[in-house]
Amino acid sequence: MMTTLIFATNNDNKVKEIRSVLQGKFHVISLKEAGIFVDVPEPYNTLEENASEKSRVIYLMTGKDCFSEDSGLEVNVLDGAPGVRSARYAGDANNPEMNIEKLLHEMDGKVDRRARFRTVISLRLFGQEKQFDGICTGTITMLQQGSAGFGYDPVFLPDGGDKTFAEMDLAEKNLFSHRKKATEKFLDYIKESSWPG
Ligand code: ITT
Repeated sequence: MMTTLIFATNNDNKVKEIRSVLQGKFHVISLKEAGIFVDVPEPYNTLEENASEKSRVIYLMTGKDCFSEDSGLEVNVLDGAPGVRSARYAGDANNPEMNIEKLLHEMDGKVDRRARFRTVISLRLFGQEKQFDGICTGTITMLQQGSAGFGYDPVFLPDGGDKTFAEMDLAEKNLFSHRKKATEKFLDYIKESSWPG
């Protein structure tokens, strides 16, 4: 029987993306599907601490194996902003349209448009934490292109790609994705530790 893991997130796009990698290996259920309706605060200044907090709270609530992830877009010329505040860049509402508008405004006239997405996964098995990260480098486009995906996808062109994340289907995004890379590390770890043994 496949092991069930609660994915401590309220972001359905993250669930879809991570499920596509863990499919057939783990049964992943979201907070909503687990009947848990909480939005864990993310009070820290690092992805690592916020990821840890989300999985910690859900483990304390349920006592079950779970994982979370915190992610963000880090822009070179903006000293790593929006970074850990990516979801709330233009205000607490987590409005992707407004976040993108603000980003493009901040990037106005900037020649260096290099950026990277970074994901930190916090896995808790029997309450023990292990973290995995994944990075995807790229550039911020001048205009929005495409409507797939979520968040900053319409303005992110991954290095080695010829279209934005929002112009890719999930399989294409997975060829580059920070989230995919972090999830692969998670799978490698599970394989090496032969869990659940
Ligand atoms: P949970 O905390 O419930 O998991 P969230 O959407 O609040 O969901 P984060 O706090 O980790 O998640 O914020 C991540 C934000 O970074 C997300 O809302 C997007 O704006 C951006 N982001 C992360 N990964 C992305 C991706 O693959 N494509 C586009 N934007 C991404």
